[in-house]
Amino acid sequence: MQISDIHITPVAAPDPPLLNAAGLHAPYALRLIVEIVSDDGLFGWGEIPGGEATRAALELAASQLIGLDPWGLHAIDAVLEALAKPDERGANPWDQRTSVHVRSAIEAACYDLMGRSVGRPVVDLLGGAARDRVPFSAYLFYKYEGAGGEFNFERDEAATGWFAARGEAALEPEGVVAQARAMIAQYGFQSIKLKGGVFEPQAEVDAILALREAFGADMPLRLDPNAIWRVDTAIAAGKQLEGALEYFEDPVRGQENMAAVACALDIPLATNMCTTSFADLPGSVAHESEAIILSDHHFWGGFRATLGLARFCAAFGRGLSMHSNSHLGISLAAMVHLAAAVPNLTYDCDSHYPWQDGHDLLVEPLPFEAGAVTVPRSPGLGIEVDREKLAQLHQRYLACGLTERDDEVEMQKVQPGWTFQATRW
Ligand code: GKR
Ligand code: MG
Repeated sequence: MQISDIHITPVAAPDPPLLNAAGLHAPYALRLIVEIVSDDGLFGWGEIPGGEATRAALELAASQLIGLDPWGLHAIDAVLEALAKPDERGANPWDQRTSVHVRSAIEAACYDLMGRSVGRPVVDLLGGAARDRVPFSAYLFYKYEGAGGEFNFERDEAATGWFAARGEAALEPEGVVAQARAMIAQYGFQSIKLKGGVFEPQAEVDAILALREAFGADMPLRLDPNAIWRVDTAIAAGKQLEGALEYFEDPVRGQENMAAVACALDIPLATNMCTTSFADLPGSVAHESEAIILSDHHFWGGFRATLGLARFCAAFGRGLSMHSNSHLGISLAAMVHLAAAVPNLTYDCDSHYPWQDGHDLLVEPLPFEAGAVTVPRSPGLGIEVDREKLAQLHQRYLACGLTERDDEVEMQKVQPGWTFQATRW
């Protein structure tokens, strides 16, 4: 079997104005959809965060892979390695390295293709299912007024459920609790994460304490200020949250600061910001910077790399969970197959998917039941892409004018003069 063609389609998915430490989500989340076609007429899909820099790197990589065997992943790795330029994660909550994105997109599409060619689900090619259902947590966000994309303000006025929790109302702990109740009523999640780093730390601590009061001690809770707090702020906040948090995600920036907070608190720390690559693992061991690593195949360079990370976590006593950015159904399917194949996945995974509010490019989106997604057993990723919807999302990309994610610029549109600060409180 040979790779005969690779199609790369940038798409823009409607995204609500979610707040985070770096600013505000734009009305559209940018994604890149990759389809690898083989000489025997089969195809496989991959999805990664979008942006023109990543698209250029992906186009270059694709041009070098034609004629290779999609089963020959080491040979493909060698080509991608030779093309990779040095790049950095950056200070934003999300990872900006194009090289890991490219590897992940190509590898996921090859696995989908391989699975389709032998009639087996991707999870089987990754060693088999350690679980049949992958549990996710409710992912709460403080939210600006408005809904995503062309649905903007007018739709938001009629919004119900978690979409309605916004602005000043959401700043109150009751607004956060209302958002959690609405999201859980629809999806059945059995754990809750609050994206923090947006308001004064005490407001976010109070929101967690209100969630604890509302849902009781059996509901696991997480808070993620995306590394925007100082060490003293994180320790003072954490002292109030001991006994209430399942884990405290990236309260501060950098492995040494994380280690200082970890030493002072009786709460496990988790990260998708300070230990995010294999090059970071020696530092993680030296500093004991976190107890839990949040994997992400888009950022660790694919499924096999994440399985390697899982072995590190098992050997060095780290817990393992899964991070998410705004994404569509191809990424969700990939996350589900991978999470099912990781024996030591010790926590419910993150997913932004509910915030896409049904806007997807699949014929049949994967359903959540009791907060979990059942691992598809049909060949490959077990999904069918609706090519018409893909074309529509591509048209939105062409029309929306966004080319890179920039939450600071979006925030400045509603709060002129606002600037991102790597450490704010
Ligand atoms: O999408 O606003 C967001 C999140 O803040 C995202 O960018 C982060 O990467 O969800 C992420 C996290 O857990 O840090
Ligand atoms: Mg995080």
